[in-house]
Amino acid sequence: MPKFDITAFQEKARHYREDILTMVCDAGSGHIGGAFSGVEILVSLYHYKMRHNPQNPSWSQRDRFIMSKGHASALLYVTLADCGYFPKEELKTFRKLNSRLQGHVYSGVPGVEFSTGALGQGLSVSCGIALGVKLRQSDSRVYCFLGDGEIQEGQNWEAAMTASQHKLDNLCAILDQNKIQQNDLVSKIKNEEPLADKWRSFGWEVIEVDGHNFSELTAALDALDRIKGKPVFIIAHTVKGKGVSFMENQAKWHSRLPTPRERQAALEELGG
Ligand SMILES: Cc1ncc(C[n+]2csc(CCOP(=O)(O)OP(=O)(O)O)c2C)c(N)n1
Ligand SMILES: [Mg+2]
Repeated sequence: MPKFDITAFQEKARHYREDILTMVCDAGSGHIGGAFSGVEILVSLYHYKMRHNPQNPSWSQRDRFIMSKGHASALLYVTLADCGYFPKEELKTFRKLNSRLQGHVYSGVPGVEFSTGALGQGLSVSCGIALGVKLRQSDSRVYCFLGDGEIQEGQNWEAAMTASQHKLDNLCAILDQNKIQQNDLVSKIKNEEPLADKWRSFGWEVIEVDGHNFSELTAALDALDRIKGKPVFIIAHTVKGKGVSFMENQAKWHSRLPTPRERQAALEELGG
């Protein structure tokens, strides 16, 4: 049975942001903004909803997670280390030569299903896995984590049609809708609205939530158990750079490296 513990979840979220900041700063490069926006989503998946076993990452009955926006690798690595897939100590090797913890999500890391970083591929892969799982009559679920800039890639829309054609009700895509892509607002580069209507018209059930609210996130994840015959698209409204005031909603914090002074200020804010 999943256990909802808001205090524990909030504490995890705080630690995840501290660790992501430290990893990127120590590595000298990385993506903070889009890692921070997805923290509550990954906490809800890995610590509330997903069926997984860090002691046996290839357990056949596991739910699968595909981090399609692979540049937010620090967020996935922090989560996997916290779950016990590999020692936390290894986080210090992030983005270093010969490390498994490459700057973009690498499938050589325990718990990682598929290497990502070339945006736009994760949903197609997720469709294939979801179909395979169904053919084997397993009730495992596949979760795919997408960026809102990322879904401008046409391959997502091919995958969207594939998923509804095959009635992949074991597939859930979660959109980190932080409204910013690499250099600017999504609405300025290529407006995606009305986004919920688009996914509905492609045959998906759509749920919209505040992506930093654990009650809403876990309720949406629980709703998956009741939705049959179609895939589910969760639009999680988030804030890029969430948790550090001067990073929030600023495109430059997509991949900017904090100065030592900014690092200190950010850590103080996160420390509360
Ligand atoms: C195919 C491809 N094109 C371009 C890039 C470079 N790139 C990395 S992150 C990014 C912006 C992604 O924006 P979004 O999906 O909104 O991510 P988030 O805001 O969650 O960080 C781009 C263009 C890439 N990784 N892959
Ligand atoms: Mg974005």
